[in-house]
Amino acid sequence: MLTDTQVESYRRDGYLVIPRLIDGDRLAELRSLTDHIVAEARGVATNDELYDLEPSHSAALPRVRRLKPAIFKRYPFFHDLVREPRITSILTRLIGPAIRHYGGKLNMKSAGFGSPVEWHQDWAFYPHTNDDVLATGIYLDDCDLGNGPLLVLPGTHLGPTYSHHADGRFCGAMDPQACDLDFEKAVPLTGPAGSMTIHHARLVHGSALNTSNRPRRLLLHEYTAADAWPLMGVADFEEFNSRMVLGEPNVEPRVRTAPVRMPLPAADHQGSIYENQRGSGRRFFETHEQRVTHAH
Ligand SMILES: O=C(O)CCC(=O)C(=O)O
Repeated sequence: MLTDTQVESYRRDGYLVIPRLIDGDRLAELRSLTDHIVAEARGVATNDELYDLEPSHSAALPRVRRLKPAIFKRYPFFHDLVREPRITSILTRLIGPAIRHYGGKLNMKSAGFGSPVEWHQDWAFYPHTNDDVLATGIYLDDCDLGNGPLLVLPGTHLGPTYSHHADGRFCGAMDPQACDLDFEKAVPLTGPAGSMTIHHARLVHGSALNTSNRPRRLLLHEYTAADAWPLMGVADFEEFNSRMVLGEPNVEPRVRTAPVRMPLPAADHQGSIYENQRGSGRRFFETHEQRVTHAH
């Protein structure tokens, strides 16, 4: 459970880190199942429902950038981890007793070339009727400054929702030049394997290229209060309710003012944040390709 001080700090800064929340056999299984799924990308040629591949991926040399939300439906282990009481009991202090799983992914950030994620707010991707919306991240590997920790800008969850558009289309990335934020103030969320980060959906965050020789895998779960309804609508009511993790579903959205921008028209490159951000044409973090070019 969280202490009152941790809850206050989340409300003020928009993030928390819980060291070693997942441990022992559970962590070992998380790591070995992930290795197995990545090995199965051998033979996969293009991005699909499960795999988001690094630009340098080939069938002979599989390089997975991200495992997409299909993991939660295909693998009982991942389905169950979303509902793990150690996690959900913490979340009740932050977003209340009735909670729905929105989505998630497993970002690999592989040793030596794992892609950066440009500055963004999750809220720009999935605005809701109220902002009791957050994401947790479980580190599969020890994470320090060297292997691309999540970087957050404290307090930005209380500020504006920034434009994530380029050339009139949603692109999933902010323009760091066009906002009044001091990115030097970013806080790295580090911790040993099994540690869990929590960030508010409106918090500005991103992460740099992994230039170390160690992987930095991060399993992200997105959760909402059950009465936060997605402004983009509910395509399948039964499926929507199947994602309840605690408490009862309802048909009474709670509406609370929070600045929103709709992610429309949709990104040129749909599929995942990495694909969306290809359309932004602007970069804060160095890419692997730039690094290789500069080295020559
Ligand atoms: O993997 C990371 O470092 C950041 C991920 C993230 O913010 C996202 O995928 O929305």
